[in-house]
Amino acid sequence: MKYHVLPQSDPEVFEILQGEAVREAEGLELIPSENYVSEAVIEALGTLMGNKYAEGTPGRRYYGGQTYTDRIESLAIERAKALFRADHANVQPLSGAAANLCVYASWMDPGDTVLAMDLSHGGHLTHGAPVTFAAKAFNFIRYKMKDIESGEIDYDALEATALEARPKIIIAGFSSYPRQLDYARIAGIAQKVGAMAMADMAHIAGLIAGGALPNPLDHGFNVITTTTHKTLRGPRGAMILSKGIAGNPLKAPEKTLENLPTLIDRAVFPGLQGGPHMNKVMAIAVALGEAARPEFRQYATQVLANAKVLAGALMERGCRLITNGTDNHLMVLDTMTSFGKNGQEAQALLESAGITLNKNAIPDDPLPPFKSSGVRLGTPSATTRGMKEQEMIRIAEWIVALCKGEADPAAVKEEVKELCAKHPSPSGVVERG
Ligand code: DSN
Repeated sequence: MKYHVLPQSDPEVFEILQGEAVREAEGLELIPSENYVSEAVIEALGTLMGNKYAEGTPGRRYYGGQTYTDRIESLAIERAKALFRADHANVQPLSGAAANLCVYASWMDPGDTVLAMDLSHGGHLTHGAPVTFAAKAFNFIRYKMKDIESGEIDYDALEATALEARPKIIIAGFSSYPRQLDYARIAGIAQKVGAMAMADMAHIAGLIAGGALPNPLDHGFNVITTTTHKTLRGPRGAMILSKGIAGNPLKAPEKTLENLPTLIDRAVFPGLQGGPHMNKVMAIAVALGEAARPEFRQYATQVLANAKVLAGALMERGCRLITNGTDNHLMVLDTMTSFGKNGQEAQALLESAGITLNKNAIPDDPLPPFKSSGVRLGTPSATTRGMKEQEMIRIAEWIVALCKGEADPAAVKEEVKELCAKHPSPSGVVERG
């Protein structure tokens, strides 16, 4: 992409942008929550739509001048509903954390109970980790895997806990769980105890949109939250999708499942947020348009195929993966058991060779999160660059050789750069115009 004004008007900022562009172009991105957006998404994000305040929803705004904000938000909403077979979509949450908080606020009162996956078993910070504000406002209780070797969730224990604690929300969703969840079973339990079933599908939204993984809304879930920038390959943002039709957000409705769309709209604005970022909403619309194309379905399928091969190649080379593999786009490698290195050490070593991933807790990790006993890695970004099975095997070879101390990071960095040059990122290059 050519930049015509920024290089002259603020060379210091432009130099930082160029540095990040080179880092992204020459390095291998394996953090499973990241991706490369298209130049169309970048163009939409960098527009004057961000000048406009647009509190409210299309057709019901507080300020004037909403002809085009209404059009773009309605387009994003319609595309989101079609892609995820939802009746209602709110595309205004500023991030995944905000989206989750909005759902909690829409449905619960302070002190109410939520049942969610344990963080070290794959859950997410925003599902009530003690360090979050949500954990101060609500009472989070946990479910875990029954068997770490297979990754199966202990659904009987989940049901027993739900029957005893009567949570208001049961959350299915994760940021480091490599297996599939039984959505129908969880939705059934939620129904039995009168809870709302909420899926946080931030990590796998693109894989659901691309038809490679099941959609919780097709299996009895009431609400889905998702970020828009992971496998969905959009700008950093979030959405809340649900069944049911929204009513007038100016009137507080009763807390029933039928009223969820209205409750959610009210929780987003004025409950927890102010004006939505309309340039971001525009970029979400573009990304959703891209995700509806046939090539995105191929992408989603290839992400999973690549992850299977990468996991298999790591295990063949002696690595311990949590749950012994993956059904989705990510895997958690126990670096402590595999190489005697904690996650922090492995992350730093691999980064010195141009391979970026993140340290991650393993189930019931004895080490603190800033060290942790493992790393998390995945295939969304590499697949976006067009890498396939043979590149996954090469990546596994590099990771194992580096972690065993059998390869020189500087030499691998050059090889990584060479491979990346053959698979350019769709985000393009940053050039002076
Ligand atoms: N930070 C994201 C991740 O890496 O999974 C989730 O919010």
